Amino acid sequence: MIQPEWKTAKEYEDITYQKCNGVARIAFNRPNVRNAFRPKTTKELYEAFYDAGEDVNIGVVLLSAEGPSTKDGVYSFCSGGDQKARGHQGYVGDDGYHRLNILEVQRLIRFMPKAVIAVVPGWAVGGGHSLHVVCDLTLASKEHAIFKQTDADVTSFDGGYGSAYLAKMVGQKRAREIFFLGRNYSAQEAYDMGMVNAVIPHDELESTAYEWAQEILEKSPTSIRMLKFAMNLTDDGMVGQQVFAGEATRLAYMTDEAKEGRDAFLEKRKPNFPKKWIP
Ligand code: S0N
Repeated sequence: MIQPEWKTAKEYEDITYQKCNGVARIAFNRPNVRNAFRPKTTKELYEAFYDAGEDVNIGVVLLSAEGPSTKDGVYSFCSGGDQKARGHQGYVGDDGYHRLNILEVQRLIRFMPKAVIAVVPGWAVGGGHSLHVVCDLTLASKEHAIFKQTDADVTSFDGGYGSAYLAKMVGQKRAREIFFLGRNYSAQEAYDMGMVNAVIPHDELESTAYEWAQEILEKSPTSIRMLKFAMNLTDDGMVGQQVFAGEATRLAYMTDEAKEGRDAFLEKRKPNFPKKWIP
């Protein structure tokens, strides 16, 4: 078992944010409320994910959780939106405004050109369940992970990736069961349904996630980003096409044709593109 030497990337109140050897670890840090997120949490998550996305030395991001709860020793990944921060119009930030900014975090995870692994040590519930769905891979604690969808119990439902994309992952019948009945599912049951990649003994969960990340880091970065966006494309409509096409443009910029196009404009002349009509 590898024990990474995590270095704090930035201090936050609701999350921890660390980096080590090409891997960023972003972890919920409100274990006494089962790692529920409030607007402050989502703001911090957004900032950390953005930083990890921009950092050229980071190739894989782990979304994990601190714990267990000091009150009762229970492990959680995330229990979704903090119901105590919920006013009559939605989740309320310190400034009194209502926001749905967890969806911005979901989009960052989805459109980040790097693999994001959900590391689930305990409860993954409501919006916390949706976050694991939107991550590229999920590793779950054999002993403590429990997957559950309570959105329909509290009228705070994710009609995007959390449900519709989940249905693509586990099938329509299973997804409807998960949402309509709101039952608990073990790591093994979640694995059997196809929404978890591996069931890991609890004590090895974090080190295994780090090892998976190191394996991914050995691959070609361009291949990882193109494959992630290719697999996203069919479910993301025109935005999926935009993201994938953006990568195609990035690759095109590296050609002699692109250099000639730019130089011709700057030199105020007609471009003389290399005439290679590659089959
Ligand atoms: C996680 C559950 C199943 C754990 O049960 P357990 O182990 O029996 O613990 P509890 O005693 O219930 O909880 C321990 C302490 O933690 C507090 N707590 C737990 N979860 C939350 C929470 N989500 N918000 C606030 N506090 C929470 C408990 O209150 C308790 O505290 P004390 O010790 O002080 O009593 C169980 O806890 C549970 O079911 N939790 C609620 C899960 C839930 O319903 N979450 C919300 C679901 N909806 C969303 O997440 C939507 C998210 C969202 O933001 C969104 C997404 C897409 C589109 C829009 C939105 C949007 O913004 O609205």
